[in-house]
Amino acid sequence: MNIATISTTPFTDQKPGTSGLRKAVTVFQKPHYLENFVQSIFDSLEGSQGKTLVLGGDGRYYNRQAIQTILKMAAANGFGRILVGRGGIMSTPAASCVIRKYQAFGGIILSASHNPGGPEGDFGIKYNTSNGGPAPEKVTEAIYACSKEIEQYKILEAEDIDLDKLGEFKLGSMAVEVLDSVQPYTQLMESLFDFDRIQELLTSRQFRMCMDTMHAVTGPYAHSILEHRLGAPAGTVVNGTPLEDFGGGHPDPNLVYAHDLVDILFGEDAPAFGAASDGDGDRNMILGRHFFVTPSDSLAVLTANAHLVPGYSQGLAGVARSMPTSGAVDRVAAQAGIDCYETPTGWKFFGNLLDAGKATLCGEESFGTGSNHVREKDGLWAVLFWLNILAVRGESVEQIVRSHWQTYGRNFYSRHDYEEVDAQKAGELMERLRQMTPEMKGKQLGNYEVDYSDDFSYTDPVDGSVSNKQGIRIVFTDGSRIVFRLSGTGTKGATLRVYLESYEPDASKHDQDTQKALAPLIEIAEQVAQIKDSTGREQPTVIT
Ligand code: VG1
Ligand code: CO
Repeated sequence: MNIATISTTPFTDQKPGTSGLRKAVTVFQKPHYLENFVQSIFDSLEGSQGKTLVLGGDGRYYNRQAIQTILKMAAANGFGRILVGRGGIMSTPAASCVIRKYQAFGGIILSASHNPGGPEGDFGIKYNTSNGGPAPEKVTEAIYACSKEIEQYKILEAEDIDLDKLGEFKLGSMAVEVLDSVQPYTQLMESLFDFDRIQELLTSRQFRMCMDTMHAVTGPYAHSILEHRLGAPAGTVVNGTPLEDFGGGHPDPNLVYAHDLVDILFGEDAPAFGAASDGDGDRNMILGRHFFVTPSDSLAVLTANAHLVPGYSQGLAGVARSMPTSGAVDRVAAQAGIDCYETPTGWKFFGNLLDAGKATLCGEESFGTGSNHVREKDGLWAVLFWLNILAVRGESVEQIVRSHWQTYGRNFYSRHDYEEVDAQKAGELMERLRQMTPEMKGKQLGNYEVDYSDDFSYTDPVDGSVSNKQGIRIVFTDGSRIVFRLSGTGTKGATLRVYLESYEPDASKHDQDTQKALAPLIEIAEQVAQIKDSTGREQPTVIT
């Protein structure tokens, strides 16, 4: 067995963002770039000798090469066993499921999620800990610290493994098992949902659905579960074969990038239910016939209907949402008498709450929903949850959401993204807002009075760790809000996100168009932050 020790020098830009390290493929292809980061992960770990690591990715360009490199580095760094997805494929939620099921030490997931792929696209890598969840900040900071001091990395000199053949192989003294993660994932779903009732629904003549997996990683899982196991007609899953460049699209399930699905659901003779998932399978979009469910509402509806689903019928310990996510779920939690936690953006902040049994369901406005079944958000899980509710209630998606609003009121909600803007100017905009926050209280803006304004700071209720500067909030006395944040997942320039929310208890006003309902807040956001001036943009790039 020949282990090579290669000399290297640090890169200065290997600080993980909201969800791992994301860069253009061309950056990852620089000599030693990937290796430096992987060695930094290994260097930051304690007690990994002889342990099991899970490895897989969303199948994007560079996935296979990176997996071969990481396998050889893991062998050289003393891991005992690696569980790798067939073809190098494992969705983010499936990787979380496999880490937990096999009690692995941790996992490496290769994905840039919803960012485009291909030689000109993005690549990404993130480390998950033994609970199956994204590494918390103290771990990512340790990795970053190692990346700034790295001098060498270790790699086994060996032939590539055949990733397409299931079974056990040896790489030096390390065992490699190539497995099909669809199977353990399906078993987990079966333990949570009423598959018999969902099957009845999916095979009934009155019901039709369409799931767009956007040429990304969820395809094999959705084919297997929806079509093969649950009997939905062939063709229910579209764009179901993972492609290295996602067919040239943004694998981002929202109204803009999943427009093919939107056209189907808003067209004539539309199916009753539509869903889409993202590059690495952790996001979901839910549509009814001629109806869009905002992710914030989806979390609230799942919470209010969880008692109808076998895996959650015992009751929920609590719920959690990221700060910019609308407060719709808060109202459900309040009525149910359960705790509701507000965390910074990014799934890693839910990990402690889930591990401690404080929260059962979690969600983000960015099309992410999940539960304590794994430690990642889970796109297909959300689809099955909705199908289970539809099967039991026998109502349409629109009826279910409208009656939800009747009970709890409606939180009008939208996010405006200004993508790839000048990073310096975006930073200055945020700094200006930060300076303004102390004097905002009591100010009259349009018809609104500011209740408070701050830069969100979070103290983890389990381990006491503090995360500062998580987004500027301007909260008005009637509960309406504007939030400003810079994205931590983009790879070009900066992306400014403006989150807008207003609450409407009066059911006779629930029919308004969202952008119209939020127009006064949109105007205030411009007035306060001078967005057009700072970004040079008249309009947001993406409105969700
Ligand atoms: C975005 C979303 C955030 C999500 C993150 C990762 O982060 O806003 O809610 O957790 O992407 O999602 P940011 O920093 O760009 O706003 V995924 O599907 O990329 O793993
Ligand atoms: Co994702």
